[in-house]
Amino acid sequence: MKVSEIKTFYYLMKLGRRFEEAAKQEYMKGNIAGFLHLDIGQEAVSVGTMQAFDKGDVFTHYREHVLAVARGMEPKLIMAELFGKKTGISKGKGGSMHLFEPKLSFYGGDAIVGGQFPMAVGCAYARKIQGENAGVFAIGGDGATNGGAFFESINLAAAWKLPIIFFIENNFYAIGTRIGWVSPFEELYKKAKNYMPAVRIDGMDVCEVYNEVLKAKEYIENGLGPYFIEAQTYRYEGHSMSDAGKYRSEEEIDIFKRRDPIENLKNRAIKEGIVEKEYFNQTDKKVEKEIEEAVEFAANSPEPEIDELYKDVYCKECENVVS
Ligand SMILES: Cc1ncc(C[n+]2csc(CCOP(=O)(O)OP(=O)(O)O)c2C)c(N)n1
Repeated sequence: MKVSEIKTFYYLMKLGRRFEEAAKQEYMKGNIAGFLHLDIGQEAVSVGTMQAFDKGDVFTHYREHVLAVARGMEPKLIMAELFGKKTGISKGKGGSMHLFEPKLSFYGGDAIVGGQFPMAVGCAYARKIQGENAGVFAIGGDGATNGGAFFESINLAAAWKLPIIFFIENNFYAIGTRIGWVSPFEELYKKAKNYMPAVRIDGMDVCEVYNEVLKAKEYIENGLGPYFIEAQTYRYEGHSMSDAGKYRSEEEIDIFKRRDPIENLKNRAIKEGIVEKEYFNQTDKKVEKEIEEAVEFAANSPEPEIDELYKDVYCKECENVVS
């Protein structure tokens, strides 16, 4: 890996981690309402994927704050969205599960488990018939691989050789349901391997995630059809803020915390003499400031006006598209 890449990975993972910790705190203070699904522990997946898949369309599930940060969405616009403020990326009307920014080709946050896959396949089909080279990236959790939408999506994507990467963030749990209780096997890449190239990687290692997504991107851009990646990772927190996560043992959580993606990247880079310790200290300070500013921005932003409720609900121009 290049030194600049390692530095960027560290900065973005740290920014994502501190963003999530601040969001958790603001939720507990009552400044954020509704659902809040944290990504703490899974940052290598969010950052490695978005850094490698730097063009093309992105469709995500609801655990998407760090994906959005890594895609280039400003943390203050995401925080304002969580606060339900007018300045939020979705004008305060979407909240945590709906971070949407066409300028970044980021169609994020689907609250329906697996709902992002059919939309992503539709988009990949459009890309193909328009003869465009950039493909589509669709990410979801392990639980989503047990649903019909997932199987229909991999089937059609393979049948029509669509340019799409299916990326499964296997954190072993769908809320409190362990994957092995509801799937006949835990090696989730096997669900796709008769349809497309399908691999399993270490989702706690940002470099491995980055390199595999680069490979997948090249494959789909060459018109060879879809590609499937399963990354094993772990969320340190409960499923959402309303879940204490008591179904997992402290020992299990500790095993993954010892493999923390951020600390491990930093320690490895220092030990191997690739990056100076000072870079990490300075970056930590910079991140702290950015997150403080994001919270301040969100707290001081106005609420949306009442008439905003009726805007962005119906697409008048779309009538011409379908008629
Ligand atoms: C179709 C559908 N079924 C059930 C739910 C309720 N639900 C919300 S999140 C979730 C768990 C999904 O777990 P997983 O796909 O592994 O993703 P993770 O939360 O671990 O990131 C469930 C069952 C839903 N939102 N949509």
